[in-house]
Amino acid sequence: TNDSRYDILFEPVQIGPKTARNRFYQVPHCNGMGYRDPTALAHMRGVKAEGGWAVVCSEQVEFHYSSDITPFIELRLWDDRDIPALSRMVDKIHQHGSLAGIELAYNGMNGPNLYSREVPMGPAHLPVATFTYDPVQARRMDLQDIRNLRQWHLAAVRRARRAGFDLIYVYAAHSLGFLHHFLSRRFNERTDEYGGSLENRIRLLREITEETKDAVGDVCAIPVRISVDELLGEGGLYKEEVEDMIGLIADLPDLWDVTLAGWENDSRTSRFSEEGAQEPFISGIKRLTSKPVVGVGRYTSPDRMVSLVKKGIVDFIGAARPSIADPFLPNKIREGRFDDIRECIGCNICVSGDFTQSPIRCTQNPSMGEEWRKGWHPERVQPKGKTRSVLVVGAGPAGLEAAHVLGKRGYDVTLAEAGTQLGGRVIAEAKLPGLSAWSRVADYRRMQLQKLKNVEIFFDSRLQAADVLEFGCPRVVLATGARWRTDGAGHFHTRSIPIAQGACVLSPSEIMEGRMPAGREVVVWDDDHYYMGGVIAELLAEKNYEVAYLTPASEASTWTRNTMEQHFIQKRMLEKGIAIHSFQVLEKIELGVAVGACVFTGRQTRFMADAVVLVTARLPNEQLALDLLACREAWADAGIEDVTAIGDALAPATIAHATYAGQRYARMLDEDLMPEGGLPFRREITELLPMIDWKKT
Ligand code: FMN
Repeated sequence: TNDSRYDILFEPVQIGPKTARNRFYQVPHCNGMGYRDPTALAHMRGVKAEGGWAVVCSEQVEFHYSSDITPFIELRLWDDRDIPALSRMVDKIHQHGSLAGIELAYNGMNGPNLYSREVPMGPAHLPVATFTYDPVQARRMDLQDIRNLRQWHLAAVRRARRAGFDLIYVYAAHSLGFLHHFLSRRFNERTDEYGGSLENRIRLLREITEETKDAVGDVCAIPVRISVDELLGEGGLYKEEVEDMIGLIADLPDLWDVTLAGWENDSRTSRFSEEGAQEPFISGIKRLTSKPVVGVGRYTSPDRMVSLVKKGIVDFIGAARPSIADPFLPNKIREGRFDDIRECIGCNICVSGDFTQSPIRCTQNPSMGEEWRKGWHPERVQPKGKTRSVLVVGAGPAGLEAAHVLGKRGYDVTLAEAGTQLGGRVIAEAKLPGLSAWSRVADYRRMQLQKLKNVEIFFDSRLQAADVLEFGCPRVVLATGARWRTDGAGHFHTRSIPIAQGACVLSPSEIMEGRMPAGREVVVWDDDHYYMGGVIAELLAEKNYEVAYLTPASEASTWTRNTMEQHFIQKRMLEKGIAIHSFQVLEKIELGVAVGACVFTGRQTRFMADAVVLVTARLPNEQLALDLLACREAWADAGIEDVTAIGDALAPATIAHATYAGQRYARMLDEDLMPEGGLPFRREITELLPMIDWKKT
């Protein structure tokens, strides 16, 4: 390394018959691409290997058709025909000298089998425990079922080996799969040799690990992933119990990969947990085993990583989200390029890809999921094209990213910001409760821009159309952001609502600018459904307002189910004394009163309200765009070829949309927009089976 303090992170570590070249370990993570987009997925993993992760794992891979987790899109290893898609991923990982891991998964009573329509099974007769309350029950496995399942696992292990994997996981974590269900008394009340005592509940894990090792242990490493705690007290798996279990088979696997359960506790957002929050749970595992241990905790700080290894807590730094935000994290640490690290902001937009069955996305790393689809690389951009220079108006996430990538391509860029700092909405939002990590979106880009001599930044620069014409840059990018509406229009009311004159009505934009509601009683009307409504309610409660939160949905911030935060948000709101009124529509605002109505019956409720905060939708700051459009005939003389609005200035959305929009503009300038088949991206086409007599089938 360029800085010997971090040498320890680059020591090779033995995992069974394999050697990892350093301590950076990309733990399994899904990506919404899976069996539908195997080539895109292969390239994404390949870029991680290129970026220095010594171990790069797959997501959970369904190993038998009798347990699918439709609608989630993961990889499959149901029969030999799935091997080529997996080999493609392995090849990409091997190309860069990393080890490829696969996590074989059988969701059992966690999946309703919507695709295969087989009856799900698990240790007990119980409803399937998915996130969706499917009206389907799993049946209790008998001893023959258990024997069958072991055979299926073994067949998948052999296939995984043929696909070329170096590490083949036995997956017993997260309350998602059958092995966890057997371990936990929450699901396992069996009275046979697979239930009851610790020895019995761990029996299946032991058998499967032994069989896997016997089959391929001479050439593949066999990690076990297990959850140390479900955070349910003694009602679920808890640390002391799991430590006893680990003790019973301490040296059987080649590596222990330890996490929290459920998944929402393991992958908590920055709003609800700090970097390293799992450390107390991982601590002490290493003393139970002679085998290496990997632990996770949204680790982006190199010093923190060194201390974890030095303190003997882990052998490997496990990471999912930090490797998504920066696939080149290990190489950057090795090269001492700390300013270049794109730190995960912990927003879990990556997780939303999985929950919405769409290719993974990342706020910090817009190239995530686009490595093959668009040919984007997180560290490399193509040199500039013919355009001479670009004016970017607005230094929020879209403008910053556009200026940054255009600058890296070699364009002369002028970045004009109306305010006095870089970051736009992320700077304002980072001041809201729990969102401080979001300023990392601005931090990374500020550092990068400082290194680019061809990017000039102007602050306090409120450009008018005449200024833009005078400036005479051939390309103009308008990234002027958006403001929250104050008229009540949003998802539910698509038109403005009646608001009495003199009523105190505020928007999140105004609150972020420091305006506070008059009086004490405030109604927050959330028709946006992402984080903002809940955060504003929380802020007001902290400032001792009495807050009533109205939503037409069944729960607060309902879209945050996709970032696995909904439960935590509602809990926090309730604990802060916020009154949550579900299925309530704000109909009109009178003086001192917000009139709500039940979504179903229309029955009205009057809420005392000294002020109402409308969290509904935003409007683009488009005045400059409109003014420029109005003088389009003057562009040519001024030397302007094109004016493009991007990000919130075009159509308000998430911060991830904004950084993506900035990168997309910058990547595509002077490029052919439609490289393949008239689409601006590649896609995997399912080949029709070559059945001669298909008409008869
Ligand atoms: N863990 C698994 O064992 N299997 C998975 O398929 C899986 N999918 C995940 C998908 C996403 C998008 C993320 C963010 C995490 C996933 N996880 C999965 C959990 C991670 O492996 C990891 O334990 C967790 O995110 C905490 O690590 P981090 O803080 O470095 O992200």
